[in-house]
Amino acid sequence: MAVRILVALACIVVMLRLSKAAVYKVGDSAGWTTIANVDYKLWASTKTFHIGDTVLFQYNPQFHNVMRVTHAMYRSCNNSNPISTFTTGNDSVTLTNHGHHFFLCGVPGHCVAGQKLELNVTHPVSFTPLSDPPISSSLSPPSTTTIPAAGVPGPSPNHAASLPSAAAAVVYLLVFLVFANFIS
Ligand SMILES: [Cu+2]
Repeated sequence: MAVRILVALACIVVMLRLSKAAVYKVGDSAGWTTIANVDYKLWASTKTFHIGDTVLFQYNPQFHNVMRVTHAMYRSCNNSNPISTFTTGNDSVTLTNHGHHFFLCGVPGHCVAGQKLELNVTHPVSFTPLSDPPISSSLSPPSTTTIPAAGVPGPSPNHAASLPSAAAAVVYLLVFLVFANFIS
């Protein structure tokens, strides 16, 4: 019985760790500003962003704002047609897709002065070969071969071997086994 409880506790710890998305305050203590000459490129380069993470822009809304823009607009500091605009001074942006995300301050002169942020939401470590052959069960990493066919949603082929989905599946399996043990 003690072993079962330990296994259950271990599962809970794993689940908490998996579900814990990070929150990154842009510019750290300096925040989103032109005053401190923050190198936002450098700031972003020290982080590893994942889907579900949040970036928090904190600034004085009297002087700044946040615009999410395209790469071209980011490069040219063009604020004429942002994808979205944030103006509260305490703006959280949750990263929901992979790839590069571009932000700038839309107040004239600020982007040119360096108040712009590019960050890259990286793909999780993939076990699939780069040559992209058809996905088959033989290519799955060992951790996913233990997943029962029923009860676990099939991941999309492009992300079949991505680390989070595989890890989540393993957790689902562990939880299932624990519950199966408890009710037996
Ligand atoms: Cu500004």
